[in-house]
Amino acid sequence: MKLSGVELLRIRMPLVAPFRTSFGTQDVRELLLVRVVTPTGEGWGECVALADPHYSSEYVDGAEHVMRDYLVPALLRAEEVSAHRVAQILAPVKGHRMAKAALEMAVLDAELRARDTSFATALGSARDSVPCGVSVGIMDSIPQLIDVVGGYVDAGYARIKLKIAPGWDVDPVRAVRERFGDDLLLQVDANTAYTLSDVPQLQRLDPFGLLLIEQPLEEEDVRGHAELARHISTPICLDESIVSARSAADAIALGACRIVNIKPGRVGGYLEARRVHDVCAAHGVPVWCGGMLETGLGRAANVALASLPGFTLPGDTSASDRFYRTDITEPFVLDAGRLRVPSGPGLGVTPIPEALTEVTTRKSWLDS
Ligand code: OSB
Ligand code: MG
Repeated sequence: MKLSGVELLRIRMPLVAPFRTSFGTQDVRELLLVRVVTPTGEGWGECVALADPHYSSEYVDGAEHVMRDYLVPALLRAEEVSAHRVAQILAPVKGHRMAKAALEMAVLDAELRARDTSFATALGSARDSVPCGVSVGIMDSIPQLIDVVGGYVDAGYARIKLKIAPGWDVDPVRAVRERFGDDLLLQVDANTAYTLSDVPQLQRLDPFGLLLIEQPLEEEDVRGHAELARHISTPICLDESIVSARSAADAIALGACRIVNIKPGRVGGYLEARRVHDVCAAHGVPVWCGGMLETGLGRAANVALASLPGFTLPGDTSASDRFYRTDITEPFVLDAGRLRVPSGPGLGVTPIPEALTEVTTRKSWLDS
């Protein structure tokens, strides 16, 4: 198909509570949405880039800029656009995977809606609901953390992930274990906050039976993770370092990780995310679906991805109300710790016009 045009929407959604990680605190989600229009309909994409380049080099203003000046014009020039061709059409632009992923997601949505096929079916779903975990930010105190975790446990979440950083690691983990017991599925995420000189401190996490420690060292330090793995018993899971199926294969071959967090935006799209899944499955490496404070659009696609057979650990696919009081789509609601995989065409959800208008701060239309 040939695209008729692309709309870029900037939206701003307040978070229900501040979300603090080792790289900063978010109070509000600044987001970039994409709507592609084709002769037969439309499709929606969500760009996961954050407001600031502190998790990854991409950030929302940069993503909008590269879309407007490079990526969207390339798609509008192409005579034959399909989701499977998007990466190839955009390949002359280096990097910018989150921006490319959002465009591919929108094209895939448009294509699947036209074919009356769901994301889940197209990606190779193996189940109609997925168990959900929740990512818990760094708190001001241990009692506050215990309160917040208790709320999520009561809500039914199947797994808790604690954000950690030097000064907020062993004590919170010990407190959560003591309060909620050894059966709680518990993991931690450092977002690159440690170095190899922290081996003694990271070894102190070994006794707590964590499922995994996510991305303790910096993004490019794959070999460092392999070295760290020789000194700690907690399995290492990579997030930031995994930017493609090839980088996943390399990290596994080097012994840098035993588990992989798959975020479609970080690897350039849902199709590459599927390939990361396949590479990991071929190596017997469990994967789980990460999150980037998505709206219902990205959440719908993530839940579909998380229903693939290799996703054997609960992901950061929490309910809409984990981050937002009002979602822009029908909300995802937890049911016995699980979310239902949307089965309608494409994403299976669409923005509610009034809810979208409420949070939209800027729109631009691009056509040839
Ligand atoms: O490292 O997984 C991460 C949010 C923003 C950026 C990076 C990360 C996260 C989370 C939240 O942990 C996951 C979610 O959306 O639930
Ligand atoms: Mg992470």
